[in-house]
Amino acid sequence: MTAYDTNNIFAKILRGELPCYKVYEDEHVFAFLDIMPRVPGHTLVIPKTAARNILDIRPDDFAHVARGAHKIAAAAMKAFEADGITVQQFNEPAGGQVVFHLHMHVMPRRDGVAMLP
Ligand code: D5M
Repeated sequence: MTAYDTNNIFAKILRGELPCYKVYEDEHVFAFLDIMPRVPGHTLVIPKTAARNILDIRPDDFAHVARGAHKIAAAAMKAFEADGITVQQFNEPAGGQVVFHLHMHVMPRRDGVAMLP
């Protein structure tokens, strides 16, 4: 597997070198709106630790990301009056990953409303 690249887009967002719409932050994780939302409220949750993906992160650090996604899911249900939530996470190009800093997608869903591809 390729090594973590400290100049990936999300590392730059974490360092404040690129703008984002911040949704949540704590000691371990950072969450912001996806720039290409598949649904309104599409949020990305990332660890503050440098990790390329699930194959490159300690279980305890991944647990922090899961905890963050859990918190954002509950908040997004309320904020977007959603009927459900889709949580997705991609790893390596073969697994659909495009940005190589681990992230979880949290997407509030409405009955009868399809996600954009
Ligand atoms: O997809 C990466 C996701 O990251 C995709 O939904 C677009 C999003 N993205 C890319 N650049 C940005 C910036 N600058 N801000 C916010 N969101 C961004 P994946 O296939 O999960 O790797």
